[in-house]
Amino acid sequence: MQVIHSPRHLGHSGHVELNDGRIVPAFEKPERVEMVLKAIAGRDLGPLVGPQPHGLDPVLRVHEPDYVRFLANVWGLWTSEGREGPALPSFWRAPGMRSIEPAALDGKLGHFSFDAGCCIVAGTWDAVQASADLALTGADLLMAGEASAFALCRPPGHHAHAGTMGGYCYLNNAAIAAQALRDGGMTRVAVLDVDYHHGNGTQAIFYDRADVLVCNIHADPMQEFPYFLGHADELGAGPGEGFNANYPLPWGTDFARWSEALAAASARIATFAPDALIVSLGVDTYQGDPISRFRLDSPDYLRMGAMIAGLGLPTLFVMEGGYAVEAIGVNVANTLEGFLQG
Ligand code: SP5
Ligand code: ZN
Repeated sequence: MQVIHSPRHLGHSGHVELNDGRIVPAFEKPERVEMVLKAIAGRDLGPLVGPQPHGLDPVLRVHEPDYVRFLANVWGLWTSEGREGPALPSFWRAPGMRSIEPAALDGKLGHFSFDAGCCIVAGTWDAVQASADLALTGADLLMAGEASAFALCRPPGHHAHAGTMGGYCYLNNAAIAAQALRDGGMTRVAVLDVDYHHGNGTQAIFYDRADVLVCNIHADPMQEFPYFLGHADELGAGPGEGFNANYPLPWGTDFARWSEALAAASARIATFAPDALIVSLGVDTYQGDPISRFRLDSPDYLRMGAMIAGLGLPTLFVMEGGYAVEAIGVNVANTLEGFLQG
Protein backbone atom coordinates (compact mmCIF):
# COMPACT_ATOMS: atom_id res chain seq x y z
CA MET A 1 0.00 0.00 0.00
CA GLN A 2 1.49 3.33 -1.04
CA VAL A 3 1.41 6.04 1.63
CA ILE A 4 0.91 9.48 0.08
CA HIS A 5 2.38 12.34 2.08
CA SER A 6 3.46 15.98 1.70
CA PRO A 7 5.41 18.18 4.14
CA ARG A 8 3.27 21.12 3.01
CA HIS A 9 0.83 20.39 5.87
CA LEU A 10 3.46 21.93 8.18
CA GLY A 11 2.44 25.44 7.03
CA HIS A 12 -0.93 24.99 8.72
CA SER A 13 0.36 25.55 12.24
CA GLY A 14 0.26 27.99 15.10
CA HIS A 15 -3.52 28.20 14.85
CA VAL A 16 -6.02 28.17 17.69
CA GLU A 17 -9.55 27.10 18.62
CA LEU A 18 -12.15 27.87 21.24
CA ASN A 19 -12.41 25.26 23.98
CA ASP A 20 -14.45 25.62 27.16
CA GLY A 21 -14.56 29.39 26.71
CA ARG A 22 -10.83 29.82 26.13
CA ILE A 23 -8.67 30.24 23.05
CA VAL A 24 -6.28 27.28 23.08
CA PRO A 25 -3.72 25.84 20.63
CA ALA A 26 -5.65 23.80 18.05
CA PHE A 27 -6.03 20.06 18.73
CA GLU A 28 -5.57 19.54 14.98
CA LYS A 29 -1.80 20.14 14.89
CA PRO A 30 1.18 19.17 12.67
CA GLU A 31 2.54 16.61 15.17
CA ARG A 32 -0.40 14.38 14.24
CA VAL A 33 1.04 13.64 10.79
CA GLU A 34 4.60 13.40 12.05
CA MET A 35 3.51 10.73 14.57
CA VAL A 36 1.72 8.74 11.88
CA LEU A 37 4.82 8.87 9.65
CA LYS A 38 6.98 7.66 12.52
CA ALA A 39 4.68 4.72 13.27
CA ILE A 40 4.38 3.74 9.62
CA ALA A 41 8.16 3.78 9.17
CA GLY A 42 8.38 1.01 11.77
CA ARG A 43 6.07 -1.31 9.80
CA ASP A 44 6.32 -2.87 6.39
CA LEU A 45 3.24 -1.21 4.89
CA GLY A 46 4.59 0.15 1.61
CA PRO A 47 6.51 3.03 0.03
CA LEU A 48 6.08 6.69 0.96
CA VAL A 49 5.28 8.81 -2.12
CA GLY A 50 4.53 12.47 -2.81
CA PRO A 51 1.37 13.89 -4.39
CA GLN A 52 0.80 14.72 -8.05
CA PRO A 53 -0.50 18.29 -8.47
CA HIS A 54 -4.09 18.22 -9.81
CA GLY A 55 -4.98 21.91 -9.77
CA LEU A 56 -8.38 23.19 -8.76
CA ASP A 57 -10.58 21.56 -11.46
CA PRO A 58 -11.26 18.37 -9.46
CA VAL A 59 -11.81 20.50 -6.33
CA LEU A 60 -14.42 22.55 -8.20
CA ARG A 61 -16.29 19.34 -9.11
CA VAL A 62 -17.29 19.25 -5.42
CA HIS A 63 -16.86 22.76 -4.01
CA GLU A 64 -18.54 26.06 -4.95
CA PRO A 65 -16.37 28.56 -6.88
CA ASP A 66 -17.11 31.45 -4.48
CA TYR A 67 -15.99 29.32 -1.55
CA VAL A 68 -12.76 28.19 -3.24
CA ARG A 69 -12.02 31.82 -4.17
CA PHE A 70 -12.55 32.81 -0.53
CA LEU A 71 -10.15 30.12 0.70
CA ALA A 72 -7.53 31.15 -1.84
CA ASN A 73 -7.79 34.87 -1.03
CA VAL A 74 -8.67 35.17 2.63
CA TRP A 75 -5.13 35.29 4.06
CA GLY A 76 -4.01 37.89 1.53
CA LEU A 77 -7.04 40.08 2.29
CA TRP A 78 -6.48 39.64 6.03
CA THR A 79 -2.84 40.75 5.91
CA SER A 80 -3.54 43.57 3.42
CA GLU A 81 -5.82 45.05 6.08
CA GLY A 82 -2.84 44.97 8.41
CA ARG A 83 -4.34 42.31 10.61
CA GLU A 84 -2.07 39.97 12.48
CA GLY A 85 -2.56 36.57 13.99
CA PRO A 86 -4.90 33.85 12.82
CA ALA A 87 -8.22 34.61 11.10
CA LEU A 88 -11.01 32.93 13.04
CA PRO A 89 -14.75 33.18 12.29
CA SER A 90 -17.13 34.23 15.05
CA PHE A 91 -20.24 35.63 13.32
CA TRP A 92 -22.89 33.46 11.69
CA ARG A 93 -26.32 33.90 10.14
CA ALA A 94 -29.42 32.71 11.94
CA PRO A 95 -32.46 31.32 10.10
CA GLY A 96 -34.29 34.33 8.66
CA MET A 97 -31.13 36.26 7.82
CA ARG A 98 -29.85 36.55 4.25
CA SER A 99 -27.19 34.41 2.58
CA ILE A 100 -25.22 37.10 0.74
CA GLU A 101 -21.42 37.07 0.81
CA PRO A 102 -20.45 40.22 2.76
CA ALA A 103 -17.70 42.52 1.53
CA ALA A 104 -16.14 42.69 5.00
CA LEU A 105 -13.70 39.94 5.93
CA ASP A 106 -15.29 39.06 9.27
CA GLY A 107 -18.58 38.67 7.42
CA LYS A 108 -16.96 36.47 4.76
CA LEU A 109 -15.38 34.26 7.44
CA GLY A 110 -18.81 33.62 8.96
CA HIS A 111 -20.54 33.26 5.58
CA PHE A 112 -18.23 30.41 4.58
CA SER A 113 -18.11 28.52 7.91
CA PHE A 114 -20.38 26.79 10.44
CA ASP A 115 -18.14 26.96 13.52
CA ALA A 116 -14.98 28.51 14.95
CA GLY A 117 -13.00 25.34 14.25
CA CYS A 118 -11.34 26.58 11.08
CA CYS A 119 -8.58 29.04 11.76
CA ILE A 120 -6.71 30.47 8.80
CA VAL A 121 -2.98 31.24 8.95
CA ALA A 122 -0.34 32.03 6.32
CA GLY A 123 0.23 28.42 5.25
CA THR A 124 -3.34 27.18 5.48
CA TRP A 125 -4.36 27.40 1.81
CA ASP A 126 -1.16 25.73 0.59
CA ALA A 127 -1.62 22.92 3.12
CA VAL A 128 -5.30 22.57 2.17
CA GLN A 129 -4.45 22.27 -1.53
CA ALA A 130 -1.70 19.73 -0.82
CA SER A 131 -4.13 17.72 1.31
CA ALA A 132 -6.64 17.53 -1.56
CA ASP A 133 -3.82 16.53 -3.92
CA LEU A 134 -2.92 13.62 -1.63
CA ALA A 135 -6.47 12.27 -1.83
CA LEU A 136 -6.57 12.81 -5.61
CA THR A 137 -3.24 10.99 -6.01
CA GLY A 138 -4.73 8.13 -4.02
CA ALA A 139 -7.72 8.06 -6.37
CA ASP A 140 -5.31 7.90 -9.32
CA LEU A 141 -3.56 4.90 -7.77
CA LEU A 142 -6.86 3.00 -7.46
CA MET A 143 -7.74 3.86 -11.06
CA ALA A 144 -4.32 2.55 -12.10
CA GLY A 145 -5.21 -0.78 -10.51
CA GLU A 146 -3.66 -0.55 -7.05
CA ALA A 147 -5.60 -2.58 -4.47
CA SER A 148 -5.23 0.09 -1.81
CA ALA A 149 -3.60 3.40 -0.87
CA PHE A 150 -3.37 5.70 2.14
CA ALA A 151 -3.61 9.49 1.72
CA LEU A 152 -2.14 11.04 4.88
CA CYS A 153 -4.29 14.16 4.54
CA ARG A 154 -3.94 17.15 6.84
CA PRO A 155 -5.98 19.26 7.31
CA PRO A 156 -8.82 16.73 7.37
CA GLY A 157 -11.89 17.11 5.17
CA HIS A 158 -15.09 15.29 6.10
CA HIS A 159 -16.82 18.20 7.87
CA ALA A 160 -16.41 20.56 4.89
CA HIS A 161 -19.55 21.14 2.80
CA ALA A 162 -19.55 22.32 -0.83
CA GLY A 163 -19.42 25.95 0.33
CA THR A 164 -18.62 25.79 4.04
CA MET A 165 -15.63 25.05 6.27
CA GLY A 166 -15.92 23.70 9.80
CA GLY A 167 -14.59 21.14 12.27
CA TYR A 168 -10.93 21.68 11.23
CA CYS A 169 -11.91 20.93 7.58
CA TYR A 170 -11.60 23.23 4.53
CA LEU A 171 -11.79 21.06 1.41
CA ASN A 172 -13.53 17.68 1.60
CA ASN A 173 -10.66 15.42 0.53
CA ALA A 174 -12.68 12.19 0.61
CA ALA A 175 -15.52 13.70 -1.42
CA ILE A 176 -13.08 15.15 -3.96
CA ALA A 177 -11.47 11.71 -4.33
CA ALA A 178 -14.86 9.99 -4.65
CA GLN A 179 -15.92 12.42 -7.39
CA ALA A 180 -12.58 11.91 -9.16
CA LEU A 181 -13.19 8.15 -9.19
CA ARG A 182 -16.63 8.74 -10.71
CA ASP A 183 -15.20 11.13 -13.30
CA GLY A 184 -12.47 8.59 -14.03
CA GLY A 185 -15.07 6.04 -15.08
CA MET A 186 -16.05 4.17 -11.93
CA THR A 187 -19.83 3.69 -11.80
CA ARG A 188 -20.45 3.42 -8.07
CA VAL A 189 -18.25 4.57 -5.17
CA ALA A 190 -18.85 3.99 -1.45
CA VAL A 191 -17.56 6.20 1.36
CA LEU A 192 -17.22 4.60 4.79
CA ASP A 193 -16.61 7.24 7.47
CA VAL A 194 -15.26 5.76 10.71
CA ASP A 195 -14.18 9.06 12.33
CA TYR A 196 -15.67 9.66 15.81
CA HIS A 197 -17.56 12.67 14.45
CA HIS A 198 -20.29 12.48 11.84
CA GLY A 199 -18.98 13.37 8.36
CA ASN A 200 -21.65 16.00 7.76
CA GLY A 201 -19.90 17.49 4.74
CA THR A 202 -19.51 14.23 2.87
CA GLN A 203 -23.12 13.31 3.62
CA ALA A 204 -24.42 16.67 2.40
CA ILE A 205 -22.33 16.64 -0.79
CA PHE A 206 -23.71 13.30 -1.95
CA TYR A 207 -27.11 13.38 -0.22
CA ASP A 208 -29.24 13.46 -3.39
CA ARG A 209 -27.10 11.04 -5.40
CA ALA A 210 -27.42 7.29 -5.90
CA ASP A 211 -23.94 6.84 -7.42
CA VAL A 212 -22.06 7.52 -4.16
CA LEU A 213 -23.17 5.61 -1.07
CA VAL A 214 -22.15 7.34 2.17
CA CYS A 215 -22.05 5.35 5.44
CA ASN A 216 -21.15 7.05 8.73
CA ILE A 217 -20.38 5.43 12.12
CA HIS A 218 -20.10 8.17 14.72
CA ALA A 219 -21.03 9.69 18.07
CA ASP A 220 -24.74 10.55 18.28
CA PRO A 221 -25.24 14.19 17.24
CA MET A 222 -27.61 14.58 20.20
CA GLN A 223 -24.44 14.39 22.32
CA GLU A 224 -21.59 15.37 20.05
CA PHE A 225 -20.26 17.70 17.37
CA PRO A 226 -21.39 18.44 14.64
CA TYR A 227 -24.71 18.37 16.61
CA PHE A 228 -26.98 19.31 13.68
CA LEU A 229 -26.54 16.37 11.29
CA GLY A 230 -25.90 12.65 11.60
CA HIS A 231 -29.18 11.16 12.85
CA ALA A 232 -30.22 7.64 11.88
CA ASP A 233 -33.25 8.83 9.90
CA GLU A 234 -31.12 10.71 7.33
CA LEU A 235 -31.41 8.27 4.44
CA GLY A 236 -30.73 10.46 1.39
CA ALA A 237 -33.08 12.53 -0.74
CA GLY A 238 -34.65 12.32 -4.20
CA PRO A 239 -32.63 9.93 -6.39
CA GLY A 240 -30.26 9.54 -3.43
CA GLU A 241 -32.90 8.11 -1.12
CA GLY A 242 -31.54 4.92 0.39
CA PHE A 243 -27.93 5.85 -0.41
CA ASN A 244 -27.00 7.47 2.91
CA ALA A 245 -26.69 5.44 6.10
CA ASN A 246 -25.93 6.73 9.60
CA TYR A 247 -24.98 4.64 12.62
CA PRO A 248 -25.01 7.04 15.61
CA LEU A 249 -23.64 5.55 18.83
CA PRO A 250 -23.63 6.81 22.45
CA TRP A 251 -20.71 8.15 24.47
CA GLY A 252 -18.76 5.26 25.98
CA THR A 253 -19.14 2.95 22.96
CA ASP A 254 -16.50 0.19 22.93
CA PHE A 255 -15.31 -1.93 20.00
CA ALA A 256 -17.82 -4.74 20.66
CA ARG A 257 -20.67 -2.34 20.03
CA TRP A 258 -18.82 -0.22 17.44
CA SER A 259 -17.98 -3.30 15.35
CA GLU A 260 -21.68 -4.24 15.16
CA ALA A 261 -22.26 -0.93 13.40
CA LEU A 262 -19.32 -1.64 11.10
CA ALA A 263 -20.81 -5.05 10.27
CA ALA A 264 -24.13 -3.37 9.40
CA ALA A 265 -22.41 -0.69 7.30
CA SER A 266 -20.34 -3.37 5.56
CA ALA A 267 -23.49 -5.31 4.65
CA ARG A 268 -24.99 -2.14 3.16
CA ILE A 269 -21.80 -1.47 1.16
CA ALA A 270 -21.64 -5.08 -0.08
CA THR A 271 -25.22 -4.81 -1.37
CA PHE A 272 -24.31 -1.57 -3.17
CA ALA A 273 -21.42 -3.42 -4.88
CA PRO A 274 -19.23 -0.35 -5.54
CA ASP A 275 -16.20 -0.24 -7.82
CA ALA A 276 -14.15 1.26 -5.00
CA LEU A 277 -14.29 2.18 -1.33
CA ILE A 278 -13.04 5.36 0.31
CA VAL A 279 -12.50 5.12 4.06
CA SER A 280 -12.58 8.41 5.95
CA LEU A 281 -10.16 7.23 8.60
CA GLY A 282 -10.40 9.12 11.86
CA VAL A 283 -8.92 7.46 14.93
CA ASP A 284 -10.55 9.83 17.42
CA THR A 285 -12.66 6.81 18.45
CA TYR A 286 -9.61 5.92 20.62
CA GLN A 287 -10.25 5.73 24.39
CA GLY A 288 -7.49 8.26 25.09
CA ASP A 289 -8.62 10.90 22.61
CA PRO A 290 -8.68 14.31 24.32
CA ILE A 291 -11.91 15.58 22.69
CA SER A 292 -13.87 12.35 22.16
CA ARG A 293 -15.73 9.77 24.23
CA PHE A 294 -15.59 6.33 22.62
CA ARG A 295 -13.53 3.50 24.09
CA LEU A 296 -11.71 1.78 21.24
CA ASP A 297 -8.24 0.55 22.16
CA SER A 298 -5.17 0.29 19.91
CA PRO A 299 -5.51 -3.46 19.09
CA ASP A 300 -9.12 -2.84 18.01
CA TYR A 301 -7.83 -0.96 14.96
CA LEU A 302 -6.20 -4.17 13.68
CA ARG A 303 -9.65 -5.80 13.75
CA MET A 304 -11.23 -2.76 12.16
CA GLY A 305 -8.77 -2.91 9.27
CA ALA A 306 -9.34 -6.64 8.81
CA MET A 307 -13.12 -6.16 8.73
CA ILE A 308 -12.76 -3.46 6.07
CA ALA A 309 -10.49 -5.78 4.05
CA GLY A 310 -13.30 -8.33 4.20
CA LEU A 311 -15.25 -6.21 1.74
CA GLY A 312 -12.65 -7.12 -0.90
CA LEU A 313 -12.78 -3.71 -2.58
CA PRO A 314 -10.11 -1.40 -4.01
CA THR A 315 -9.75 0.87 -0.99
CA LEU A 316 -8.42 4.39 -0.46
CA PHE A 317 -7.87 5.40 3.16
CA VAL A 318 -8.09 9.15 3.68
CA MET A 319 -6.85 10.57 7.00
CA GLU A 320 -9.44 12.51 9.02
CA GLY A 321 -9.36 13.07 12.82
CA GLY A 322 -7.50 11.64 15.83
CA TYR A 323 -6.03 13.92 18.48
CA ALA A 324 -4.23 11.68 20.96
CA VAL A 325 -0.84 12.37 19.36
CA GLU A 326 0.95 9.70 21.43
CA ALA A 327 -1.35 6.99 20.01
CA ILE A 328 -2.46 8.29 16.61
CA GLY A 329 0.48 6.64 14.83
CA VAL A 330 -0.05 3.21 16.33
CA ASN A 331 -3.81 3.38 15.75
CA VAL A 332 -3.48 4.36 12.08
CA ALA A 333 -0.68 1.86 11.42
CA ASN A 334 -2.76 -0.87 13.10
CA THR A 335 -5.74 -0.12 10.87
CA LEU A 336 -3.64 -0.31 7.71
CA GLU A 337 -1.75 -3.42 8.86
CA GLY A 338 -5.02 -5.11 9.83
CA PHE A 339 -6.35 -4.30 6.37
CA LEU A 340 -3.26 -5.66 4.59
CA GLN A 341 -3.23 -8.86 6.62
CA GLY A 342 -7.03 -9.27 6.52
C1 SP5 B 1 -11.93 16.09 11.65
C2 SP5 B 1 -12.44 16.13 13.06
O1 SP5 B 1 -12.29 15.17 13.79
N1 SP5 B 1 -12.98 17.29 13.48
C3 SP5 B 1 -13.48 17.41 14.81
C4 SP5 B 1 -13.92 18.78 15.14
C5 SP5 B 1 -14.42 18.84 16.56
N2 SP5 B 1 -14.67 20.17 16.97
C6 SP5 B 1 -15.40 20.32 18.20
C7 SP5 B 1 -14.61 19.85 19.34
C8 SP5 B 1 -15.28 20.14 20.64
C9 SP5 B 1 -14.42 19.58 21.70
N3 SP5 B 1 -14.88 19.92 22.99
C10 SP5 B 1 -14.14 19.15 23.96
C11 SP5 B 1 -14.30 19.71 25.31
C12 SP5 B 1 -13.26 19.10 26.19
N4 SP5 B 1 -13.04 19.87 27.34
ZN1 ZN C 1 -13.38 13.53 14.25
